[in-house]
Amino acid sequence: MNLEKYLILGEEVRSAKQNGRPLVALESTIISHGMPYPENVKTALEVEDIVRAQGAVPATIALLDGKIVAGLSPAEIDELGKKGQSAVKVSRRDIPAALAKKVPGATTVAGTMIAAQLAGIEVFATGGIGGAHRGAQRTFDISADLSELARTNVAVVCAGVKAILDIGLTLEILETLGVPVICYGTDYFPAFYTRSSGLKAECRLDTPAEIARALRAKWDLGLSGGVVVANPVPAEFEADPATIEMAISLALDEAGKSGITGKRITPYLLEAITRVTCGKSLATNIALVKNNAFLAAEIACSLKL
Ligand code: PSU
Ligand code: MN
Repeated sequence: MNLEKYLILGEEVRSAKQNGRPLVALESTIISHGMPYPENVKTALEVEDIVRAQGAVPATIALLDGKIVAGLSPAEIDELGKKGQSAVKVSRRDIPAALAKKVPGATTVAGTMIAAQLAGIEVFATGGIGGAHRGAQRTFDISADLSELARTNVAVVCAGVKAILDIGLTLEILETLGVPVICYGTDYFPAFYTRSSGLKAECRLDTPAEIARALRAKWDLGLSGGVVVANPVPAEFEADPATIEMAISLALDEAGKSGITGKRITPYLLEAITRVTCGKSLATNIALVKNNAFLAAEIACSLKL
C-alpha cells in the first residue's frame, strides 16, 4: 500500500518520528461533536501543550481534503472546531467515503485508533470511549469503538464510560473481545463525570511505567488489539453524581422523544447534558481530557525507555 497516498503527517509529528520521540494521538470528534465552540478549540490546543510539557509530541487526527492527517495545525483545529457538527463524524466504516468525497471528517475513537496505527502511534488520549447504549440488548446500538479496541494496537487513555451508556454491558463486551481494561490508581472503573461507576476494577495499575510494561508485553506477545486505560477525573473536578444522573435521564428522555438514532445519538446526548447542566458538565469534561493527555504523555514517554 502507498501510505502517502492516504496519510499526511504534520511537521512536528514527522520530525518526532524521525527522532524517535514519544507521540500521543488526539481525536477530533471530541472537538467537533463533543464540545461547543470556542471551548472545544481552546481545550484542544491546551491539551496539545500538556502533551508537549511532558516531553511527548501531540498528533491531533482528522480527515482533510481526501487525506488522513496526523498532526493538525492550530489553524486546522480552529477550522474543525468552528464547523462543529457539520463536520462528518468518521468511524471505521465512514473513512472510505469521507476520503473519496474529500469532506472534512472528525475521527471518533475508532477512526483515530486506525489513523494512529497507520502513523505508528501507540498511545491515544481522549475523554470517553463509546460503548453499549442502554437497551443495546434490543437495539444492537454498540459503538464501533469496542470492535476497534479488539483489533487495533493502540492504548486509549480515557476517563471511563459515561452513564449515557450501559457501563456494565460495555465492560462485559470488552471482556469478551479480550480487551484489557486497566484502571489507573483506582479500584473502581470510572464513569467519566464521576470517579467511580461502582463497578469493581478487574485490573488496577498504579504507575505509567507499569502500564507501559503491560502494553509492551501484550504487543510483544502478538496479542493484537487495543487497551483501555481508565483514568478517573481528578476529585476536585468531579461532578455531583445526582446532578449528572438527572441530566443524563433528561437527555435520554429527550433523545427518545425526538427519535434520534444511529451515529447522531452520542453527540445529541453530549450536547443535551451540557445544556441541562448549564455548562457545568463542560468544566468537568475539559478537566478530565487534560488529565488524560497528561497520563497518555507519561505512558508514551515510558514506552520509549
Ligand atoms: N463519549 C464521550 N465523548 C465523546 C464521544 C463519546 O464521552 O466525544 C465520541 C467519541 O468520538 C466516540 C464516539 O468515539 O463519540 C462514539 O460514537 P458512537 O457511539 O456513535 O460510536
Ligand atoms: Mn451507535
